[in-house]
Amino acid sequence: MSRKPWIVPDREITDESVYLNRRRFMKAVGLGGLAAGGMAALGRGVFERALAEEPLPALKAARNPAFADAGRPLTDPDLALKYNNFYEFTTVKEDVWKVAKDFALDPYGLEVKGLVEKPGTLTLEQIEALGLEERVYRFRCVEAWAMTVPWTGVPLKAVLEKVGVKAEANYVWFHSFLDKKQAPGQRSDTYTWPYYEALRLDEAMHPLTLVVTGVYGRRLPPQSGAPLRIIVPWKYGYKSPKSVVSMELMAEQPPTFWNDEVPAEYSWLSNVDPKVPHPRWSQASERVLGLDEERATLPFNGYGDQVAKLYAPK
Ligand SMILES: Nc1nc2c(c(=O)[nH]1)N[C@H]1C(S)=C(S)[C@@H](COP(=O)(O)O)O[C@H]1N2
Ligand SMILES: [Mo]
Repeated sequence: MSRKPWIVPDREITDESVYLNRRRFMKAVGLGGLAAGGMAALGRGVFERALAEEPLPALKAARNPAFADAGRPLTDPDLALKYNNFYEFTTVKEDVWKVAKDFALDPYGLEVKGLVEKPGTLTLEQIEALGLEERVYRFRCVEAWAMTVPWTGVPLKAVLEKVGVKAEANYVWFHSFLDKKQAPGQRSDTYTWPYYEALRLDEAMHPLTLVVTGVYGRRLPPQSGAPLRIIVPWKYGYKSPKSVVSMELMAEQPPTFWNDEVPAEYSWLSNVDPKVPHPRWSQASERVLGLDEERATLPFNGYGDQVAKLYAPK
């Protein structure tokens, strides 16, 4: 039977009743830590099925109990890891995982430069040593689809504190990899490669902003932005750059990829906002991968209690 990979009958997605019952049970007996472990195990079990051909190395990290419940069931990795935006490989979302299958950046290091006390290149090990944890976040693409995913990573704040941010720095500019041999999309000049994104320093230092090296309890697969990406859960997906190789601390606001391409459609800040429609579609609701019905889009993707203050009029 053939079907679109992102449309699956409800019974095949992450077993919500098991998940919810376990969570209720754990709440009742007050074992938040154990609940986190149990759900991580469930996520990993499903992941084995998604990438059974070539499982990636496990990436062990305790689930942060403050981010164990995103208010929605985890998206089945069969959906989350096979429906991607990664234009360096292909613009066909269902094919990214196939086209990117053999992609690797090896050796890998994250270059940190610009207005920092200690410029240089950090290894994955150095970054992960800053305190790897797992967090379940909602994720919202500007195209109005959404998923709920357990990321493994380190707060970007910890990385910035390690390198020491100079007082003049106001922004962080990220660059993704450039490798035409590995990335067919980069052989065309439709877009300006490599991909670049940016955050204000207060956004970068916000405790929700993560440097991510794993998903579903394993190292990031190529299609998810291996070996390291940024995740900013209150902004549209394109503000979460994949396969990032450098980070520059700057005084002036740097340009960003989609804002440069189509400024009328993609703002520089791009906070999730149900009230501001995209010129070509509404942002009031979203299609959650694996769920049948649309869900209301929440301001700041539901993280407003934590981030709205960043944007309050001064
Ligand atoms: N380097 C790079 N990063 C990128 C993109 C991209 O094309 N290239 N697409 C963005 C968009 S539009 C989204 S929605 C998310 C998708 O992440 P996912 O495939 O892991 O769901 O990655 C973002 N980061
Ligand atoms: Mo997106």
